[in-house]
Parts: sequence; structure tokens; C-alpha cells
Amino acid sequence: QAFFRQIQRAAPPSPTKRHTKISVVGAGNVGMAIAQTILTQDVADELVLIDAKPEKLRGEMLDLQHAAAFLPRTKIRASVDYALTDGSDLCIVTAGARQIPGESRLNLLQRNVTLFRSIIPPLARYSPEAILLIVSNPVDVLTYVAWKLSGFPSNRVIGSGTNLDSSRFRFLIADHLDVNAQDVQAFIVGEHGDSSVALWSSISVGGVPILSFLEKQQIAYEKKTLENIHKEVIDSAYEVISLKGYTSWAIGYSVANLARSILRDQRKIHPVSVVASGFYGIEGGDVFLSLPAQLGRGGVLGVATVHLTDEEAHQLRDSAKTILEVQNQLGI
Ligand code: 6V0
Repeated sequence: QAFFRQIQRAAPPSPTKRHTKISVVGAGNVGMAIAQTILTQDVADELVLIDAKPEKLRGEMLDLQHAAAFLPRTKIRASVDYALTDGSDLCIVTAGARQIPGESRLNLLQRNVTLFRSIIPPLARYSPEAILLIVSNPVDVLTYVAWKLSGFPSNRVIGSGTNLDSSRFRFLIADHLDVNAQDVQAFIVGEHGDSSVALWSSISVGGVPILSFLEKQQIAYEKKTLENIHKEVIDSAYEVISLKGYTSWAIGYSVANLARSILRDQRKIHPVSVVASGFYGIEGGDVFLSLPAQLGRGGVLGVATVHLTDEEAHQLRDSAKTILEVQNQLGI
């Protein structure tokens, strides 16, 4: 006898009810931090983990499943077979060779392009309507590689980009001013990592533009302090990697936050890697760089046209040029 019995005159479940499915490829430190944060956010009905190592994968799956009593209900499955990702709404790719201490993100590229050739085509085949969210480094170039290998329209291929750099920036500004980081509006755009660009004019705290505030207070050398904060942002990934071997918690929260904006159609603005060609004089080919983009159920809904100083626009074009030179050597 069944544990539950149908009540009288009940109708079958509506076939139009949306079932939200997220697949995470790469069950390493970053993939698992993303997976566990997504579970706490209640954004998915089903979470699929894919990795090349079956034992580790099964261990991670069981460990997460055992937390079911404390979490919103999400079906968690795992496999080395991409067939399990069938019909995903969002595919998050974190698989990759790990950045070793001191290694530049660009050095990782060639190793990861080879991996992507075995990851992106099956993802695209099993989930032709999905949004691809790329996290593996170097994220801007690999987002371009994923776009090319998937054949998806550009609004459905997004790199996590400088979303993480911007949250580090907001934390450091908040720490410096002793305020809540959620009250700090600040964007880092451009390349994720070494050549990122801080948008000084956009920084505000509780709606108060910070540079003009500091000028009025005649705090002359604060601009220098802010520049040091940006330098600290750039160094921070290297510092965490040299201390604990990898980064995980902040990227986990950052990507889960993007997943929520996309799947819950939040239409929030995030600095993420999108096709930047045509913006701020960027030309010469297709290139992905982070710009403040509005995200929703359709992926990238638009890019906010923020004011950049000549120097900032110049820095962006320089990053685009460097990335294009690298991309041209990939033969994709
Ligand atoms: P990790 O812990 O080594 O995990 C990588 C995982 O990928 C491992 O579990 C591997 O088994 C798996 N893997 C390797 N090849 C395949 C394959 N062909 N198919 C499926 N799975 C595979 O690395 P970690 O999780 O620390 O980092 C993953 C990636 O994220 C790296 O490229 C990092 O550089 C990148 N990060 C990107 C960040 C960003 O802001 N964009 C931030 C942090 C890390």
C-alpha cells in the first residue's frame, strides 16, 4: 500500500509547471562551492554534477545529499555521462586545470581549451536552450571558446568575469569605510584578473558618490588609497591561492548569485563577461570582457552604458587587443 493516497477528484500535475535544472561541470573546489551555495538559494529543482573522476563525484554527491534535511528540496544527481545534463536551464562550467601558485591565468589557457572541446559540444547537444555560464580560467577567453564551440547566440553565453573582482572591491571599500559591503556600489570591468579596470566614478556608498564626497571633505590622498584597494583586489586571488591552494567560497557565492539573477529573472546588473565588441571602441574581432550587464531568464538582456574616462576606455581596448591576440593563436 502506498504511503500517500490520492484525494478524491484530484487532477494530475500541470504539464506546464517549470522544472528548473542546473548542471555544474567540474566537481572540484570551485564547482562544489558553487553547488553547495546554489542549494542554499532555492533556485533549482534539480542539480546535476559532472566530473571526470567517478569516485570523487559520487562522494561529493552523497555528501551533499546527506544535507537534504537542512536545505530546500533539490534533486541532486551526478555522473561522468553528459546525458544526465539533458534539458538543463543553466550549465555552469568550472572544469579545468588548477592555477598553480604564481601561474598567470593566460598560461592555463591551452590546457583548458583542450578540455573544453570535450565538454562544451555535449552540453550544447543535450541542452540546446540552456544558458552557459563559464567560470574556468582564463575566463574571458574560455567564454569566447565556449561560445564558438556551442554555436549558441551570444546572449546565452556568459563568463563569471569580474563579478568576483567587484565583490572583493566592494568588501575592501566597505572594510576601509567601516560600512556594509551591500551598501557599496562599485564596479570592476574588463579582463578578470591582472588588467581589470576599476570604474571610479561609479563608486557610491548608500547612494552617495564617493569621489565627490571625499573631495568635499578635502581628503586629498584618499584617491591613492582607493587605487591601492584596486591593486589589492588584483593581488587577492594570488594571495588566497598561495595561502590555501585555491579559491572557493567567494567564487561560490558570486556564481550562485548570478544563477539566481538568471533563473529567477531578477534583471539585476552584474559585471560579467559578455561580447564586448562594439562597446567603448572595442573592435578587431569578437572578444568577451566584463561590462555591467543586465541578467535575466533570457541570459544577457543588455549592457549598461556607463561613462568611462578616456583612460579607462583605453585600458579596456588594450585588454581586448591582448585577448584577441591570444584568441587568434587558438585556431578556433
Ligand atoms: P580543481 O579543484 O582542480 O577542480 C577541477 C575539476 O575539474 C576536478 O574535479 C577535475 O576532475 C575536473 N575535470 C577535469 N577535466 C574534466 C573534464 N574533462 N570533464 C569534467 N571534469 C573535469 O580546480 P578548482 O575547482 O580550484 O578551479 C576550477 C577552475 O575555476 C580553474 O580553471 C580556476 O582557475 C577557475 N576559477 C575561476 C574563478 C573566476 O573568478 N572565474 C575563480 C576561482 C577559480
